[in-house]
Amino acid sequence: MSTLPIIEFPDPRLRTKAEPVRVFDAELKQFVADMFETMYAANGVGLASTQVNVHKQVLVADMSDERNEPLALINPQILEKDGAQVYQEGCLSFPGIYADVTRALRVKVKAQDVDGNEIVVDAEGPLAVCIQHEMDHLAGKVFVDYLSPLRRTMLLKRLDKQRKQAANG
Ligand code: GNR
Ligand code: NI
Repeated sequence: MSTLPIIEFPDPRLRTKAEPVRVFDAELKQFVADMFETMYAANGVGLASTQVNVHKQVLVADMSDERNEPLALINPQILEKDGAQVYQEGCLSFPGIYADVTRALRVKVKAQDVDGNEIVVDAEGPLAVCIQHEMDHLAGKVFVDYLSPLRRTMLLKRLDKQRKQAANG
């Protein structure tokens, strides 16, 4: 197992659209294990393969406080969504930046597990937010894309400022 480097905005590779997974082999299982290790090490609740510069439709999530409810979704597709919720989102590719985003309250997602078996997940609330956030990454989309131009500019300036401060110790 190993942790993988997470790419950060404005890396253009975050805009890559992920390809479907066709082969469910030992290499895929190793990659999914590395995604979990990377997500847990970074204290994230989710991670999309896009963020580790692998452009396959793979996402992992764990919304539990105990960090013991791993969920891996391969080739996820939204079957149904309804309602709306506002949730303050963060992203490992935008360290230290948080913003309210409006998304569906509930999603029904069809996906495959690491063995290629079809699974259907009915998610609501924070898990639904996380799945939508990760599926966006797989489509080359990031959470600041939902903000008004003014708010986005403000947050990206803040990201820049934080990085400069970090660089100057
Ligand atoms: O760790 C994460 N926290 C989070 C909080 C609110 C909404 C979405 C997320 S996902 C994020 C990890 C990440 O960047 N996944 O792509
Ligand atoms: Ni993210």
